[in-house]
Amino acid sequence: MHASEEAQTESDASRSTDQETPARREFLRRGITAGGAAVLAGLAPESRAAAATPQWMTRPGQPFSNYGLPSPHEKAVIRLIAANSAVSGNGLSWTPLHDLEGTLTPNGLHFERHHNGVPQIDPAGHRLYLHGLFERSLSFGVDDLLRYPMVSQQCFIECGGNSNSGWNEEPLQAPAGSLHGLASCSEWTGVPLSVILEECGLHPDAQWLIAEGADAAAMNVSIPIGKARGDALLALYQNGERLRPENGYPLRLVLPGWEGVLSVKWLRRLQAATEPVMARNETARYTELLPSGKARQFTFVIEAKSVITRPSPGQHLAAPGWYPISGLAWSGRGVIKRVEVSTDGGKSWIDANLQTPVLPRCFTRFRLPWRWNGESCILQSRATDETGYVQPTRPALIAERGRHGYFHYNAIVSWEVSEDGSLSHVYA
Ligand SMILES: Nc1nc2c(c(=O)[nH]1)N[C@H]1C(S)=C(S)[C@@H](COP(=O)(O)O)O[C@H]1N2
Ligand SMILES: [Mo]
Repeated sequence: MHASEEAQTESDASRSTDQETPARREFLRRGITAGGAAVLAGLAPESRAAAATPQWMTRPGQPFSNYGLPSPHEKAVIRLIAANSAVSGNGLSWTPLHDLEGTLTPNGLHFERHHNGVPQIDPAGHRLYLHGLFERSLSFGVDDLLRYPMVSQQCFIECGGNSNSGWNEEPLQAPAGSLHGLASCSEWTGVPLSVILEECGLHPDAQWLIAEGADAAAMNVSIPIGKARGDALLALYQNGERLRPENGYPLRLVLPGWEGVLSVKWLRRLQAATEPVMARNETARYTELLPSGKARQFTFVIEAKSVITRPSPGQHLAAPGWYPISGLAWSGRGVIKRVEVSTDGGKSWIDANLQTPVLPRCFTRFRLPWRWNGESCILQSRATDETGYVQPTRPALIAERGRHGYFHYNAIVSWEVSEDGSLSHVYA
């Protein structure tokens, strides 16, 4: 303890111990309560309640903590995990979108997608290597990168496989977060990748940058050089603190608005090349066979999407009356311009309020007050982005993409409210 803190504590103590023993304090407390009862009897119930002392006001609270944790009363707000038992460390965990409000995802609840677990990296032993079509092959330690000028960028990261149960024949019954929570939104801070590419002298023939992580999967992908020289970020910080191990500590790529697989975590290697590497995650995965028989490949940008997070399945409307409708919309193409809400299964739509500031490639919170009349009804939301793209209905998405899809599902989501106030996932 510092001297000044000690002095502070001592004077506090002498002030209160002068005459106040615990017994005397107890006497005073009881005395006040007994004497106060007569006065309180004449008061309205709310005033009476306001004058009563809640238990946590009767003794000092908990001490300081070095790193804060959520209230124990919020212990149900967690990432739900789906691990692949066949491949060690392969799987995912969802952000519980249905339990959160606003637009930023707390770091401990950022969704996770790992192909081979979370490497435990000592930053002192980690380097980023740049090689291939550069004038100079260079490597950078984490401490080196921390000395470069930094920028901050808020954006969502969404896995291209998010919401993929929407392709199922029958609607999956699960909380909104477990259906659509492979998406999270953070403020990322780090060094613009363009600065480092310039430092190495990128060759004009370089068309692709092949990025590889330092996990046991050595996961790699190919990034078009335009995006790499554009807003790609070498992120070191996430919502103000250093990255969490599960989100790429000590260094990850962040490619705003593009599907999550490109935001390579635990970034170790960037190779400049004329061709993509044709990695597993850009051939066998994150591609889809279209009705024409051709496959869609390198579809990087996340199209506009939205989901109502409150009320949503697993939640319950106690009785007819007013309820806030609240949800999230996002688009990899820029700003969300409009979110409409329907409470009659898409027959009529009303514009929701958008929480400001509305930022490009970020979660955008929409809200609408709604009065439930106690009848069964279907709630939907529909996002429009700055390009004029409107989130499609499920039949429209299936007509365009066919039934072989697994990735990039962004159709309108429908929640049915039953007369008993329960909610379920339906296709409308
Ligand atoms: N090195 C490495 N980078 C990776 C992955 C991985 O398994 N290894 N998963 C990718 C996928 S598929 C996604 S969707 C995002 C998930 O980022 P997050 O776990 O921080 O949410 O990281 C990407 N980067
Ligand atoms: Mo992903």
